[in-house]
Amino acid sequence: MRIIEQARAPNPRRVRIFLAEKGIQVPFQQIDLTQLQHRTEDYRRINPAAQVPVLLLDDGTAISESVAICRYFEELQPEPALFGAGAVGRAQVEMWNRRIEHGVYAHILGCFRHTHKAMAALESPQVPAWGEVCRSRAAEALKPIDRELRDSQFIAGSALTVADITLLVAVDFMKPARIDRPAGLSGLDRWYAEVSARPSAAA
Ligand SMILES: N[C@@H](CCC(=O)N[C@@H](CS)C(=O)NCC(=O)O)C(=O)O
Repeated sequence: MRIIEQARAPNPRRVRIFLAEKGIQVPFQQIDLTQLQHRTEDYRRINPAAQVPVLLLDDGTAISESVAICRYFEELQPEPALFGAGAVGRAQVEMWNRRIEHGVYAHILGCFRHTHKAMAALESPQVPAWGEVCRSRAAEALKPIDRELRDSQFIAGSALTVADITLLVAVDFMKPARIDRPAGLSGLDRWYAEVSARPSAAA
């Protein structure tokens, strides 16, 4: 088993943090996205979307999509339960993870991909005006997240879950995307300080 990734990229980091929280070690194989090593025919046979990360099992099965990879490891090792516990708990984790992926993270990635010169080769055409729309939507989207985190230790309740991991990676990726974190988000700031201090955040 191995995970194909690029260490600097945000989606592979979601999987690395997840594995660190579980205490699971998996070998990693690095590929270079700037050299378009993920757009070869061989790589597209593994992942037709031409993206990282991909989990390659020993029998040749390839699992792409960060959340699908995380779910695989949750099945192998259920504790700690990072996808929630019980019908309501699991649904709430799914709800928050999707809200964050589609409502926050996607805007941050959109801003980065459409405004950063390092993305010119991968995101063609780059549409800077769309990147600027994403920049303001990302900042706005953090406000309801902040409100939730004023009352809740983690985004989906009292335990860290995959939804917190998605949010941490999204918030950290605001830096390369050059999106300012709005001032006065005390719930988000408190949560960020706590989650960033966990050893897994360095993964
Ligand atoms: N939904 C996918 C997204 C994966 C993704 O977008 N990966 C980026 C790196 S963070 C990538 O491989 N980009 C390659 C490209 O844009 O050509 C997941 O969660 O794994």
